[in-house]
Amino acid sequence: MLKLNSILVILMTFQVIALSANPDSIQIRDVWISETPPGVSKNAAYLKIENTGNKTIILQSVDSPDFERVEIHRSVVKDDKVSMQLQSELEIEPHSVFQFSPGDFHLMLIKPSKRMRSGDISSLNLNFLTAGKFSVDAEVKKLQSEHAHHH
Ligand SMILES: [Cu+2]
Repeated sequence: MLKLNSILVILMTFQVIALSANPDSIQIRDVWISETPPGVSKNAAYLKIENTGNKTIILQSVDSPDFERVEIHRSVVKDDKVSMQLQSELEIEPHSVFQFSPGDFHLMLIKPSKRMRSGDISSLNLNFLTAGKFSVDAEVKKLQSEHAHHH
């Protein structure tokens, strides 16, 4: 009987963990994909992830039906050169917004099944530890860089 009790305690503990991963504590907004010139087989995607809960959430991986693979990258300037660093996962602190933006964190969408044009809609699946998979639509848009104003 003592054994059964300890199993029940373990089961109840699991239930508490499952409840803490309330999907409502994750809000994903402003998702878009940058259009790239013909011949470039990579696109960057940007979005905001808000964690409205009391626990850190962890983004483990991303995939998309329209791309062979998706990586989490961060652009870093070192010795006047921009390089992209692969991130294995992202931690999003409680009550904070994690912002992906050009020149900083982005999702690298590698090898599209077709060329993504402005106005196209794709989708991204964000896989969180404990909270599970979130699917969001992403519109393809032209990247409005600051350099565009200097032409
Ligand atoms: Cu990248």
